[in-house]
Amino acid sequence: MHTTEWRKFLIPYENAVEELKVKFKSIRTELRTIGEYSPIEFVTGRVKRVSSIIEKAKKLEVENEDIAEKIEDIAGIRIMCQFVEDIYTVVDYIRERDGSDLDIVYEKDYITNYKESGYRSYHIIINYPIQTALGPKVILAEIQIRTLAMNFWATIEHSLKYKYKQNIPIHIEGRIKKAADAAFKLDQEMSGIRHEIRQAQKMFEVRSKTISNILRNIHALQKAGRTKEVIEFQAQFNKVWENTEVVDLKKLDKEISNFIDEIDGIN
Ligand code: 0O2
Ligand code: 0O2
Repeated sequence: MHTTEWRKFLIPYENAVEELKVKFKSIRTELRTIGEYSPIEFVTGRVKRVSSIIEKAKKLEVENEDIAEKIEDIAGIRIMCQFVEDIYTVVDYIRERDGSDLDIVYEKDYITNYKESGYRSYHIIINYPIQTALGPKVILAEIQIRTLAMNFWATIEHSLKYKYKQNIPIHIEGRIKKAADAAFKLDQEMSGIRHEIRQAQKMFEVRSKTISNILRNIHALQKAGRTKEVIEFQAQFNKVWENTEVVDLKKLDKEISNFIDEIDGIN
């Protein structure tokens, strides 16, 4: 193919990368806007360089006319996550979209089955429909989903491979493999912290909901003219609200609620 032919050939891939980037970035924006945790940290995308496509076609013994069908990562999207667990949330999200705006061709779990090099990521190959000036077209695209640590490792290893043109010296290769294991250990450590952060966030939520409830009920009692009880409950609240333990707050909340039920029953 000549330069102009390549340019024409790559247009739908460029459009697909742009569209997919917008779609995954907007998930992150949407979740953050409503105050929810986003499993997507950031998204990048690229169209494979012509020289890399030619190299890969040669390596895989693919004829020119079969490139679109046989080379799956001409359009590539990369989704970075904070935690390994987030990868599977993103995978589920893509599976839910299977059959709507994209079709999953197959998946490769290089996290459970990491590569000989030490490479870890989750790959999903999709068929993606795209509108071109010459009508609709379906192209193949690869979505790579990985943690920040996996991305850090892969970025450096990729540049080393490029530098050494695949022939990385044995002693460096060994250290890269060690670094891959270290990156995975880092992910595991972070997963442990993630669980604790989630628990702390939940505790904080319970505490603030209980406090709102107590204050709302004390206010209701005040409106009902129960001054004696209001002073009593307020004093109890002042005593327990600073405690880090939520149990005393919950006890007081229940006591006030029961009292309100009681007087509601009498009235
Ligand atoms: P924001 O609001 O800065 O996050 P384009 O701008 O469309 O031409 P693209 O793909 O968006 O191209 O840009 P690129 O250079 O591929 O980077 C994609 C996004 O990932 C950029 O954000 C980068 O800031 C972000 N990014 C790159 N590396 C890191 C990183 O290590 N950590 C974090 N958190 N983000 C990173 P945006 O899209 O410009 O928007
Ligand atoms: P680019 O454009 O430089 O990103 P193979 O060629 O056999 O390794 P295959 O079977 O065609 O690969 O697809 P695979 O391995 O599922 O995915 C290929 C892409 O995954 C690569 O693109 C990389 O982006 C990434 N990848 C796979 N293995 C490794 C690895 O050991 N190290 C790093 N850093 N990345 C890897 P390309 O071809 O490098 O293209």
